[in-house]
Amino acid sequence: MQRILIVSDTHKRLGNLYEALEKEGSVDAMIHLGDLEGDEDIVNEMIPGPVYMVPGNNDYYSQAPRELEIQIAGKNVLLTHGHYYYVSLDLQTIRQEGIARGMDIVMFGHTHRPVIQVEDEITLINPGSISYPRQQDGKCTYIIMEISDSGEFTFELKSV
Ligand SMILES: [Mn+2]
Repeated sequence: MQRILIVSDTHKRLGNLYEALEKEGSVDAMIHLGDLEGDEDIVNEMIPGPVYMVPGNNDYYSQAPRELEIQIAGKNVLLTHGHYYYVSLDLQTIRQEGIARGMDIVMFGHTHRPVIQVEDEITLINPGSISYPRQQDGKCTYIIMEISDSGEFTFELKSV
């Protein structure tokens, strides 16, 4: 089994992310979906395993590519901050983009509001913000993605 921690929009405040990592124990990889505001190097070193990150609309000086397409257990996964697809309005544009590009899963941030939308065609994932949540319950959220040995994906929304 593989466990991946998905997080976004830390905006220079990493305390809750450290707490989440401590709580979760070892994870195999971490995905950060942008708006780190200069903490890229620190986040890169937070776990021994791979860290995938994309810049957000507040990461002006980042040299990283603006999106990443990666493969996880045979699935095509698009990592993007989401602001190019107007995700604050609705999820239609990003959903269509993901389908058009042959993605199985699209992960994004930007809205500071968590989403786990699993459909036959595509899965949309937003871990919310672990530092500055904007959804009703005000919880500082992240997502743990588990991939079983038989290749089954599950997503669990968690909070610190
Ligand atoms: Mn943000």
